[in-house]
Amino acid sequence: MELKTNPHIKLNADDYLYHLDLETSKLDFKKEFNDVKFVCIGGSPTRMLNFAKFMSKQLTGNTEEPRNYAKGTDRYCLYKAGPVLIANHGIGTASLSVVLNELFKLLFYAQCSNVIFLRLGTCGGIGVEGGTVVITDKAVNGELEPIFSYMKLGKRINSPTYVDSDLVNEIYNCCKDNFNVARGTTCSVDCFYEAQGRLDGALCDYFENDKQDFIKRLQDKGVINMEMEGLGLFSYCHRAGFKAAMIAVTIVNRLVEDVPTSEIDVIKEWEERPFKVALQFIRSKL
Ligand code: R2B
Repeated sequence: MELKTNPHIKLNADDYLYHLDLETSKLDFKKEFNDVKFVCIGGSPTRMLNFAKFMSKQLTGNTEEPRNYAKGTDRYCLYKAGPVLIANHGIGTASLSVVLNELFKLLFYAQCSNVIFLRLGTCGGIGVEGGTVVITDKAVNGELEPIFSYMKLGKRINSPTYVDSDLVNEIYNCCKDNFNVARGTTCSVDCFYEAQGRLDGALCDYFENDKQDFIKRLQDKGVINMEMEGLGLFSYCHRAGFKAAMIAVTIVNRLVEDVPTSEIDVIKEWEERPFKVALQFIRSKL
């Protein structure tokens, strides 16, 4: 048997998932991961460790320190809580693409089926207050087009993005009464500063009115948040045949300011909101 999306990858191959430091010859992927039904990813390794602890406790009652399957490397972390696989993806689509390729292969070698990917992230809100949980129902690039652009064999590929509206509605409906959630368009770009129209990067040659024009164009297109991985998530998961959704909490309202709050306790509580939404959704599916 071969991987549907890559005929070079065979089920019984010896393979080394380099950035996760996992080898098919040293770990029985099927035994460890065959029951996985959800893959939850987020940027920071510490946040995803906290999510792994939270999910273990909630789903299995286990309060022990979760096993990091990727402990041989500091590129990414990888945990499992019941049927939920948990990893971090770093910042930006380049970093995300590496871990997604290796997670897709892991799921293939483990012979998993009907797996849903959830990105639990942070983002900047456009006209929504800090702490709002945004569920993406459309993803656009920095030119406000629903297209993910990537390089293959020296050529630029422009691939339309696809967001599963049934999945968005399912997630929204199961948490809308308990959380401050919103559905809307996400603008996904490769840079935290200039591409998001911030005035506080080290590099900036435009002015407040240019920023306001940009924000106005975002709002006219229905954009309610900005971040750096959504387009890649939807494109890669769609190509690999997985459903995916993005649940990201706003850590700043960009209509008011550029810099996220420095109050650690506030950020920590906000960051836990996507965890709770994900738990509620996952519970509703089990
Ligand atoms: C949101 O927050 C990170 C940048 O601070 C990035 O991963 C993103 O999309």
